[in-house]
Amino acid sequence: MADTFKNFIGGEWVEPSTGQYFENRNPARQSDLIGMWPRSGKEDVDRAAKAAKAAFDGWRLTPAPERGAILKTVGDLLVERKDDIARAATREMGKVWAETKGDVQEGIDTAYYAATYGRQLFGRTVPSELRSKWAMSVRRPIGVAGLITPFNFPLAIPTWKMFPALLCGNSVVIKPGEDVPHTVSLLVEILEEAGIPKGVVNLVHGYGAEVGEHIVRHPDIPVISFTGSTETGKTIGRTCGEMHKRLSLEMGGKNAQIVMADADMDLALNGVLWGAFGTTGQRCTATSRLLLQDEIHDEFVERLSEGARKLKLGYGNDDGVEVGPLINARALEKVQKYVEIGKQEGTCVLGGERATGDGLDDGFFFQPTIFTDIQAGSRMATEEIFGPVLSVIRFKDADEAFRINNEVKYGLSSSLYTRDVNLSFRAFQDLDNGITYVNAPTIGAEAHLPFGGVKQTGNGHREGGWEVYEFYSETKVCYVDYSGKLQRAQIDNYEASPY
Ligand code: UN1
Repeated sequence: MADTFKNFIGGEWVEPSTGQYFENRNPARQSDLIGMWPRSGKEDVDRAAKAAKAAFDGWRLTPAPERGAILKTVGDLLVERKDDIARAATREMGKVWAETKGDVQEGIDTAYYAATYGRQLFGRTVPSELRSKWAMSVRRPIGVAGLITPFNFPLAIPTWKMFPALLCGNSVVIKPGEDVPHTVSLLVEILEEAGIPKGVVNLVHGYGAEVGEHIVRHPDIPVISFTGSTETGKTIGRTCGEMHKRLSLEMGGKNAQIVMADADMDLALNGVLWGAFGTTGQRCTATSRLLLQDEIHDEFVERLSEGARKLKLGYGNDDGVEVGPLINARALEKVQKYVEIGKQEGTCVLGGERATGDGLDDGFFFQPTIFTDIQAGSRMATEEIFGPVLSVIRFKDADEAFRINNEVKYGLSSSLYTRDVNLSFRAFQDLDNGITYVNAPTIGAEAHLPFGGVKQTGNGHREGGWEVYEFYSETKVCYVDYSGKLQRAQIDNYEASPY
């Protein structure tokens, strides 16, 4: 019998109101059933929202440094359990253990950063235009935050959303990706152990249409943060617009690595191997376009194919494995569909098939795949695939490369390999992305800097760093007039008062 897991509502581990559960299986070994998780429904969301609302007052009145101290303990427990959580995350998500350890580390960094923020939730003190009047701003929490997270960073992304929300004094209802429920269950156990008060953190497992949608529509959840597809984000955006909710969206990407002829080729090669095939291409920041300057195109493609062919596929908890499986059958189908499109739009120089044999048959493995002769503007050059598929596009000069980079609806990250310092600064100025790397791949953002993209990748907010604290709090401006008389701003300081 597989283990059965529960929701966490109002400080208790509880069964779902539906009495239903879904299976969580290892994407590298489908025969490996990890456990059964609650397939919750609207009633569970209602209970979680009620518990979170009831806990909000106590939590918002807890001094921010004290909230930070709890998050410091959470960070310490994550450090202690880093290896075990990473093993569990690899088992359900598929990426290799070194990567899930990085994923947990990102959560640790986020916890410690949040802990220090407890002592620096700064407001501003500004001189008033009137005499004997005081003016300042402070940050206030908003209420219950509804957090909906994806499968690809099963630990880090929940922490990016949860820790700053909590530090600011909000209570939380979280629904993790249904492919990776175990990692967040382990995280919530840690929050409980670290002393988070009852009801401040609530975990409701289940599917988007059965849980996520009710979170988004719930009248007592005024803040929503979502990471996932641009299509779902658009629907969430519509509802949040109608309901006047504060919303942060992190969605698709079609990130390009641009390699100029003057670049360090070995460096650029290692960069794209990691950027395109790390996490099996399942990062919003994954490199899915490689832009090569004419002079180096052929040699670079040859060396890249050689390198990608050698990548060892397998179960990410096994030694020596470099690339894990795709997350599920749907993802595999999507990648296969794009490979067909790629064959029409370009030339497949590597891969293109489901990877089989040698322990791979029971998982959703796909060969690292490279297409050349892809034209800017084509589907392979503009649509997000979220798999180990790389489209190679040629260019003549930097102007053309920058134009191609910007010719997609997304704008998350970009990368430029060059030795030309002037061109690097032009890239910062002209590439339409939220993050631009020079001589580093499109992946690898750090927890203490703002993370997010422009255009249809996001909606103007950032996760991570200092900016996310503004998302999870409202500015309150406070004035004190200690003159003892009525003073009219904009009037009395310009005209003699009639009063
Ligand atoms: C994502 O793919 O949704 O920069 C997040 C990176 C990671 C985060 C990726 N630190 O690749």
